[in-house]
Amino acid sequence: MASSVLSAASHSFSPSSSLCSRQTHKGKPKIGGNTLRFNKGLNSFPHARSSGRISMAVAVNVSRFEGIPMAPPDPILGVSEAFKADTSDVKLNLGVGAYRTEELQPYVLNVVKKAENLMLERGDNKEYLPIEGLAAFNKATAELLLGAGNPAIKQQRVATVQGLSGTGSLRLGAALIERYFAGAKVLISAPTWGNHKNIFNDARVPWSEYRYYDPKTVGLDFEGMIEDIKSAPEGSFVVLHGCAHNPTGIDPTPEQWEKIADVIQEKNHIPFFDVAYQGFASGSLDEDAASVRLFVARGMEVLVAQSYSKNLGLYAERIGAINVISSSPESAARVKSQLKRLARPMYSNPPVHGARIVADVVGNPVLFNEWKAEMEMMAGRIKNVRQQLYNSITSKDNSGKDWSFILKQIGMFSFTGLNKDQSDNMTNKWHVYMTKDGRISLAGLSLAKCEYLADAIIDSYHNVS
Ligand code: PGU
Repeated sequence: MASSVLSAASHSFSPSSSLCSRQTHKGKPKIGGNTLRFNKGLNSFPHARSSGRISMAVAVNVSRFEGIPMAPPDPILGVSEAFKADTSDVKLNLGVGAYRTEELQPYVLNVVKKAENLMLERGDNKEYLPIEGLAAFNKATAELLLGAGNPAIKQQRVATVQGLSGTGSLRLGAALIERYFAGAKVLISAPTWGNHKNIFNDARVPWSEYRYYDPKTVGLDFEGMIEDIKSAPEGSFVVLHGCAHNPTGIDPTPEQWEKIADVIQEKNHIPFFDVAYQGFASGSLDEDAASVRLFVARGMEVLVAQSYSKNLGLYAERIGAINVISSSPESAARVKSQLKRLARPMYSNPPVHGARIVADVVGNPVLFNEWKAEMEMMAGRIKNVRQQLYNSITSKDNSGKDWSFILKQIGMFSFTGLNKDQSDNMTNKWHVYMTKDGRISLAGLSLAKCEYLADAIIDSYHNVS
């Protein structure tokens, strides 16, 4: 009986099942449609009605997924969905951190198009990649991160595995922590990119926050950060944004990075860098990797997740890497073998297209130089709108409020300090879509829209409490 009831329930999801009447299929009752129809069907199964399992079967027929609540929209990607639904002409999407041209159109880099043409000319195949990804990509990405001549690479102390962009690479790192560092805690900055919490939650890795942003100074709470890293249990993992901290746009100075490295070293913590914006913050790949290189140069063991979503505009290609810099080549090899073991049942092996693009661009001196120029152009456009937004706000607002934080922040974002109600006003009244933590993506802003945005910010800041 049990098998009949369960079979009935599962058949109700079949789009091809007859909705009106009970049928038999290979001797089992097949019942589809809504509860009413199901109950009708049950009348033909009096023995089933009296069974203790029936109440389950009825509930099941409403939907086996009845107990699954509606998930809230994603705080970042959900903003783009809301933006699409808005029919206003003046709407502006400053939610997701994705580069737009001055005309507010998505941008495919010229070097990416060239690399794709090369692929077609070569007639590259679509065979599976190895679990660890494309060898040429893994080499290129580690060299880009650490510098080609880095001793850690020469000594084969770097385990690199291609990941599903920054997110997937962080997730692999989290899985490694969960499996081999039982009970270890991860420290993340307050605030941080919202998905960090989801990633560690889903990997079942406990996390807590360290102080980072000081709303009073709209700057870094350096003392708080150091204190919290110091007081964490020895051997914790400390998530650090390699450059262009998301969402604040506030990075430690080189001197502060040294002190952060001191305390992490003292406490035997392991730094876990998230490098999602290399080259995008300053316009220089080397400058933006200086934080990671400083830790590696000290001989520390470091985890680094990389993403090519922003700096090569490969958002949808899902290309990135997890690198584990270890103190010996033997342990690096073991770590790599385990990263592959973790990847295999999750997604088997990574996609090839983005990996080939990165490998071709980085591996070809002409394309590499062109990429650097395009990256500088993108970073430069964001710097220009940052300056223009500041100019517009300061020329319109006579309240005496200090808006200089806009110019001090770096990278794609500006952390405006607007609270949730003020951010709601930006969206509801001004059709400016942004995250509720007050972050705006300057990469989605044009010079022409700066005045409008300045009006929206000034109104929201002064007229909404
Ligand atoms: N790490 C940080 C700090 C990020 O800001 C992002 C992207 C990622 C990792 C992951 O990017 P991948 O595309 O997986 O490589 N943050 C953007 C993009 C939207 C999102 O939340 O995924 C953002 O707007 O914050």
